[in-house]
Amino acid sequence: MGGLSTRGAGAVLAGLVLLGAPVALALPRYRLITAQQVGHDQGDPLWQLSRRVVPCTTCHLSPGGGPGWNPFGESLRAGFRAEPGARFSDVLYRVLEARKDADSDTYPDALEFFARTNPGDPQNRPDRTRAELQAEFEAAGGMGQYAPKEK
Ligand SMILES: [Ca+2]
Repeated sequence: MGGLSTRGAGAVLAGLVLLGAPVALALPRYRLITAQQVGHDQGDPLWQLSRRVVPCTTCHLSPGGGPGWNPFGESLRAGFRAEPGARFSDVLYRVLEARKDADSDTYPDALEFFARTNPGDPQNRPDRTRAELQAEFEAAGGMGQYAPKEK
């Protein structure tokens, strides 16, 4: 009896996982594209499961995403408004290429991605000087390393 209910619960759980997985993977599409485009998918085979790799708060106010964007998210939204129908990866590239500092913490958005800090949160900023970071960024390939990889 106990075994049966355990199996039943297991089947329900498996069903929920099967039903939920495509939704969970489909929703953060922009997150996945961003991680690959800025190289944050490197070095951790389980990066897609890590909430530290391009978290929703890179663009959204809420840790769960959804409506409500931080200054960097608003930059991307402005990019989409300027180029209706553009691919996300192209909009992201153009926003980063503009060398703007969405959250006004003195570090351009591209350098924040390079340092893996949040370009939309002024409280979260690189621990190196901007000049040091800029030199490392250029040595690593500059904006070329953030070219769209989306097919
Ligand atoms: Ca920041």
